[in-house]
Parts: sequence; structure tokens; C-alpha cells
Amino acid sequence: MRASLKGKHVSGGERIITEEAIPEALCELLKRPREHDFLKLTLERIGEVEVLEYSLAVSSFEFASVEEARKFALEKLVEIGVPESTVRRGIQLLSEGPNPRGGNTRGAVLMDIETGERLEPDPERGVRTVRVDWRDRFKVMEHLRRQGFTERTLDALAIATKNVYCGVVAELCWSDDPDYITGYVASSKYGYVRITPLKEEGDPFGGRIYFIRREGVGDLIRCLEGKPLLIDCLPP
Ligand code: WAQ
Ligand code: MG
Ligand code: MG
Repeated sequence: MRASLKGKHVSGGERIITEEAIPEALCELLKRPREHDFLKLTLERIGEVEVLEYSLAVSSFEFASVEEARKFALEKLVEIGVPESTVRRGIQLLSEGPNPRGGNTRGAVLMDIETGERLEPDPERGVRTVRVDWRDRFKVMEHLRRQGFTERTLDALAIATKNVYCGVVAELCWSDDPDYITGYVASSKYGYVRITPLKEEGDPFGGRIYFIRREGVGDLIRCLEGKPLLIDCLPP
């Protein structure tokens, strides 16, 4: 589902479900956007679905300023193995908006770890991580809710988990929504590390940087955009 208001994207969502669950999922998705003048639903039959036992583990860190929070994100990414110059390029791109024509993109930037070069076929669009969902969204949401998190974490954690599964070495993300200032660094090494505040309140820029190795970029894009993946639960 995707919905917009006056040409601007306001809400989106994707579910991987059995046929019997379609009516319920459609109702839930229809109610998601608070206000819209356009909404599109697409249904697609998919074949084999891989099931992953655990998502990345979640941790959270808060800082007194954006500067300190970004420094922490940078240090984490360097520990994961991304050269500092590449990390700085990524942070710069997200703070300006990754679209070469200005503003944000719908999808992620694929950044070559070694050179900092952008590898996505269409930089104005980026690459989208799709076809990923929780086996039991409700159950996982309850766990996350008890820790004080929202559906935003649920959806971002699914995306980040699929990215690592497909071979992304590390991801840096913060929202383009002006009022959402928590972002994260994700990797197989440290899991899903939430970081607040990765930007100032009111800042309209954000996005996702996938730090990758340039060999096998074609397979990586096919996995991110094509491979259906269900995640069973949070790690114990
Ligand atoms: N695949 C790739 N990139 C995407 C996707 C996707 N499916 N969805 C969004 N993006 C890119 C796009 O450039 C957006 O502008 C940017 O990411 C941010 O998307 O509390 O809400 O949906 O646990 O605004 C982090 C959650 C929230 C932290 C991130 O991102 C927490 C968020 P948004
Ligand atoms: Mg979103
Ligand atoms: Mg957004």
C-alpha cells in the first residue's frame, strides 16, 4: 500500500501473508494513513518464502547533541570496518538529502565501502528493500511496545535485518520526516543500534546508506528487491 496527499508520500506498507489473511491485512493498511487523497493497493502472489529465525538484536543510545550522536554512529561504522572517509561521505549525503537533483529519494544509496562511490543504478530513486515482513507482526510489536518502541522500529528493523541477510555490510539511516530524529546503524556485528538524535528537530532531510562491497552488487539488488523473506522473532 502507498498513499499520498497533494503528491507527497504520506504512508506505505507491505505484508507477506497467506491468502486467508488478505481481507484483514487490506483493512488494516487502508486505515493507516491519517489523511490522503490517493491510495494504491497492489496484491502479488509470491512463491517460495525464506524464513529467518531471528531479526537483528536491538539496542538504544541517547546523546545530548546531534554532533555527539553522529560521532558515535561514525565510530560504530568504523569499528564495523567502513573507512572513516566513506562514513563521512554517507553522513554528508544524508544531511543534504541523497537525491542528486536535490532533496530525498524513495530508496537507499548503495555506497562502495572502499571508495565511497555510489553504485545504485538510478541515484534519483535509490534501491528499495521490499518483500520482507514478520511472521507474526502483532507478537513482535507487543515485545517492542513493552520496550517503548513504535511501529517505526518494527518496520525499520525488518528492513535492516533483510539488508544484512542480503549482504549489506552496514547501514546508516535516519528518517526524512522532520519530526523523527532517532536513526540507527545496523550490521551483523552489532545488530540494530538506535541512536538519538541523528538530526535536529524540523530537519527535512534523511535517507538510508547501504555500505557494500562492489563485487556482487547485481546479486545484492536482486536480493533486496526480489527475495521474499519472513522474520520469525526477536533474538532471545
Ligand atoms: N528501502 C530502501 N530505502 C528506503 C525504504 C526501503 N524500503 N523506505 C524508506 N527508505 C529510505 C528513503 O530514502 C527514505 O527517505 C528514508 O529511507 C527514510 O525513510 O526508532 O522512519 O520511512 O527504531 O522516513 C528509523 C527508526 C526510522 C529508528 C526510519 O525512515 C527507531 C524511518 P523513513
Ligand atoms: Mg517510511
Ligand atoms: Mg519518511
